[in-house]
Formats: sequence, structure tokens, C-alpha cells
Amino acid sequence: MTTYQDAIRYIEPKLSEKPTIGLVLGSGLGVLADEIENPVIIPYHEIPGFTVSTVVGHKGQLVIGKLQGKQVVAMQGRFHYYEGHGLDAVVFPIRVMKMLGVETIIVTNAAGGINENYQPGNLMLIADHINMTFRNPLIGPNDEQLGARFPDMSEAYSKALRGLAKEVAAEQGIELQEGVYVGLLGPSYETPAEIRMLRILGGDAVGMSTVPEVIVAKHMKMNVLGISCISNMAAGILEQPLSHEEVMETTEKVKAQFLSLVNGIVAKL
Ligand code: 6GU
Repeated sequence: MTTYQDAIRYIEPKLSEKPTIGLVLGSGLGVLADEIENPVIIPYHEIPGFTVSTVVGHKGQLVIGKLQGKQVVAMQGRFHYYEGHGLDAVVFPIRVMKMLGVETIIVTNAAGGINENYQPGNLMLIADHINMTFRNPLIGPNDEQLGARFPDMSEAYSKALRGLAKEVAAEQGIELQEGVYVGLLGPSYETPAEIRMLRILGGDAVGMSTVPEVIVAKHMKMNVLGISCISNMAAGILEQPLSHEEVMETTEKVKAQFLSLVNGIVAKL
């Protein structure tokens, strides 16, 4: 069995400095990793224990180096449960990041807007999430070395980091929504009836990632900041079908804002 230590033993010798900030870059948002200076780039397939991402718009490599003067490790492309990986594989890189030295993790994704005040292209700070996958990566015997059996989730998305993000957004004149991310399994998008249900339940945005990673990050007591790019309105809000192409087009349009927001946040960490 491949252990986290096998991955660490492969990655660590390639690094000159321990990364303290982790970035998980969602669909269309991987460009941020291209700004990392003097990068050490490690394709996932080389790393013991990593699986390979299969989604269009996801590159599939770790990029480690300096961003805004801080040593960061970025996942350029993440794993989704709908790809057929087990949850263990989905969260493996998060645990590896922690073991490399990461204390603060910024998770990003493309999400559909449930809140009718949102518009495609908005950025949304994740205030909290609802786990509608009804699966949990911590099921199984608990490894006490990693964290507690029953981890607290009452502040999954750090209030202090959200405050910092709002400060940076205000400085830069970037409009920033704040809301609840609903995580589903996918890969089919939701029906209009499901979206009406999720709205009643308190959801503002919906996507197919992030929840398992954040559960595992909190298990290991990392500080988490979550940012969704509202790439499209969820089903039934506009009179048009949903497509991954639209998701990629919108993330392309807000790329500059997204980059400047996350760069600004990393600079102040
Ligand atoms: Cl509308 N739904 C889900 N589940 N994921 C998405 C999305 C919608 N838009 C982008 N990702």
C-alpha cells in the first residue's frame, strides 16, 4: 500500500523550502499556478499514491515555488469522486500538503449560482458548505496521528481568512459574494427541481468538489479559505442548458479578477 510517506519522500527532496500555503485550483482556475516563480513542477502520475485527473481544463500536476514571496504548493487540477476515484484518492493530496508543511489552504472551484442575486462571473467567498454527497472521506478507522475521530466543523471556512479576503477585495474594487456552497456528486448537473430544493435548504452555489477536501483539511486542523467562481446559473434559473464549455468560458473571463484576488490574499498571509 502506498502511504503518504512515500509521496513525501518523492516530493520533499525536490524542494528547497517547505511550502506553508496550499492552493487547490478548480476548473479553468489552474492559471494561477503559472504565476509561481522558479516552480518545481511534478506531474501527478510521477507521485506515489496520486491518481490522475481526467477532466478537461485540469492539468494534473503539483506546482511548488514562490507566489507573492510565499512558498506555496498548488494543485493544478484536482480529483473528483465522479471520476471514479475513491474518496481516499480525492483527499490524498490534501494530506500530503499538510505533511509537506501547509497550514493554510485556499480551495477554489467553478460553481453554479443558486442565489438569484448572483451573476455568472461573480466570485463567491465560501462561508460554509452543505455536504449533499452523503459520503465522508473520514469513514473508516480514525488515524489519530492525522486528527480527531469527530472533527469540529463549526468554522470550516476560517472567519479570519474570510475577513482578509473581503479586505483585499475591497482594496482592489472586486465585487465579492459570500455564501453557502452545496457539494454534490455529479457528474450530471442538477435538475431545476433539485436547484429549488437546494435554495430552500440554504444553498447559494452548487458544485461537484471541495467538500471532501475541506473535511480532510479540517480533520488535520488546517485553516481553510474557499472561493467559488460562479461560472453559470444553476438549472432552471435561465432559459438555457448548462454546459462545461460555458463553465470554462466564464472562468476564462474572470481569470484576471480571480488571479488578482488570490494573489492579494496570499501576499497578506
Ligand atoms: Cl450548475 N452544478 C454543479 N453540480 N456543478 C457545477 C455547476 C452546476 N456549475 C459549475 N459546476
